[in-house]
Amino acid sequence: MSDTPYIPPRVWTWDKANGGAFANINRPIAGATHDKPLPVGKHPLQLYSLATPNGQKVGIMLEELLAAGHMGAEYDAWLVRINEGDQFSSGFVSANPNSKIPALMDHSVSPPQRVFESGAILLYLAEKFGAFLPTDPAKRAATISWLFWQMGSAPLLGGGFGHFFAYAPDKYEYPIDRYTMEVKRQLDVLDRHLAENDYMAGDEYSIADMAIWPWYGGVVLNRAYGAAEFLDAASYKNLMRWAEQIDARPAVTRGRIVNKASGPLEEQLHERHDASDFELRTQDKLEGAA
Ligand SMILES: N[C@@H](CCC(=O)N[C@@H](CS)C(=O)NCC(=O)O)C(=O)O
Repeated sequence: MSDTPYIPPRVWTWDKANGGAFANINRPIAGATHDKPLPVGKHPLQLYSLATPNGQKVGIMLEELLAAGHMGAEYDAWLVRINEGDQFSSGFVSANPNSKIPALMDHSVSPPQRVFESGAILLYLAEKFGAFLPTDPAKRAATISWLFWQMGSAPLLGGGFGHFFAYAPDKYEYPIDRYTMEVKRQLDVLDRHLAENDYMAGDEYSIADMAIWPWYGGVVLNRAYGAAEFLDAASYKNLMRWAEQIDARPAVTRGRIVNKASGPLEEQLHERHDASDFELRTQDKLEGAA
């Protein structure tokens, strides 16, 4: 990294990796890099994902649906290793032309329906099963508002703050200051709202909580970027109360480890094909048996 300020050329060209944690997969073009079909399991819903915050949203929703008795939500979850470029296979690109996890294929309809963008997947499943999206118009509007708030806000947390605080090859004060300011503002937005509401949409747990918790719960519970102290997360008391309350839900405990390929082995469930996999097929069990 150079200490001198960057003077942009008239036209940018891609002639080198830009460094940082994702340097080997970043590229300025879309489309597939290799031919490989997606695997398809036995269940109606096929999830292609990784347990990043965006991926966790869908694992949590599917586990909540099953816990609520919606057996049509049975699913196979396949691991997409984004650091190895799995999102650029021809099969994945046909499920999501944007090459980002999570992607869902619904094989219970003909032809199978693809759904991409985590917020769209949550809405699709909520409408399909009539669950976790209130029917009362005011509560429904609140749910959708907070769902879209998350989709618009989290890129500043992940792509802005998280990138420059945790992933960039060097630490620079300007971007860290800029995004810390914005993230603390967002944490305060949530904290003030949760001072007066049990959940994001009021008194009902909904897809808005499932979208926001993996990102903002992850930060205040110190599971993302190691930044809880830096952001003084403990001072957001209402947000912390809500984060811990959601963390204690059994479906959340299961859903957040679906397609998890890092961290403690007992929290890594690379693929999920059956409810018993949470007991029998986490990496501690698989590697212990090998
Ligand atoms: N807005 C998208 C964002 C998805 C996203 O950024 N996914 C990341 C992981 S969290 C990814 O697949 N990155 C791979 C890449 O950038 O090549 C959503 O919510 O689904």
